[in-house]
Amino acid sequence: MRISELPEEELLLPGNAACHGCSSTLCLRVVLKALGKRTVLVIPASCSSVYQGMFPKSAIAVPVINTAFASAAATASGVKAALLERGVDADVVVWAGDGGTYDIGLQSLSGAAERGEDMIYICYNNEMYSNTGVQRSGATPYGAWTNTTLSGKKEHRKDVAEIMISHGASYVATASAGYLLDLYKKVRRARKISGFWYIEILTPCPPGWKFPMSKSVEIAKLAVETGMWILYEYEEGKIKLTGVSKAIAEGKRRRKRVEEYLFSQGRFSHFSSEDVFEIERWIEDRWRRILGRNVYAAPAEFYV
Ligand SMILES: Cc1ncc(C[n+]2csc(CCOP(=O)(O)OP(=O)(O)O)c2C)c(N)n1
Ligand code: SF4
Repeated sequence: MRISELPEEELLLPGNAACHGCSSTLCLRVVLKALGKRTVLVIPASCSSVYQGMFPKSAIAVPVINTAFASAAATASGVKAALLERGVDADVVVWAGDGGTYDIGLQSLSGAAERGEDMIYICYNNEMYSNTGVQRSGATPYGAWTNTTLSGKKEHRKDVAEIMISHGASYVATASAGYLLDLYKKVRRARKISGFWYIEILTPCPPGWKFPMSKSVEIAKLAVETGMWILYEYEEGKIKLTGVSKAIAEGKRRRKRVEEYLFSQGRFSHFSSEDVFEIERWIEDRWRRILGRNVYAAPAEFYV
């Protein structure tokens, strides 16, 4: 399949209030093409609730419910139950930032996953609270500058996709704004089967990560090519790597040096060689953990 073969109908309209180069709008555009019109979006406080537009106008051409930060997954559970009661067959999809997923909405997300609610929860992860001027979140990587971590974050990020796997979610997948067809296919799969589906997309944010707005897709690709972000699908107890991550694990492609990714962004410009080493250590540790669950064997040279 080619990108030119995606459905032509646009459900995220142009002229919205997102920054130029915002990769979360690029992804939402593709996600809505995969979902189609019979979709209800639930959006907690975030950049999305801003670029969605002000009532009575909306940049999103499907019904949207704006919800309090903490309660997106609970709201989606209620909406799905109400639609079923009325005999309406529609997909209920949460579209939430990492602040609304990793931190403030984690309890309602956990509840919905544990109950096995029939919904797709999508976290667009720009690794910070962007809308309120770049504060750290639980998804911010080690060492990154934000306005609340001026000399760099001291902790590594947590991993909500793994937390969802531990909840017994029907399907968990990761995606990147650099690989839109991979994202499209994952959302199409999630749409076809009922159950609780969690998809997390890495969506670089030019003003927050401090890079030129023309570089969003390139940086989203570099994250995968350097191993900072791993593309996979989890289903029935198995992880299946996809795209470039699969090629790296199978030894068909060499992982790029992580410096290429880090120094493309101002938020890491203060990094010392020790900081780079710490990120390298974290990447290797994370790949070991993921591959430990995986059907593919990592080539030995990956770790040298
Ligand atoms: C309970 C609560 N606390 C704080 C806010 C202020 N607030 C609105 S949007 C936002 C940032 C959201 O961050 P994230 O979920 O990562 O989405 P992004 O802005 O990055 O798109 C914050 C802190 C709020 N609306 N409600
Ligand atoms: S601040 Fe970042 S996430 Fe928010 S609209 Fe701008 S580019 Fe997109």
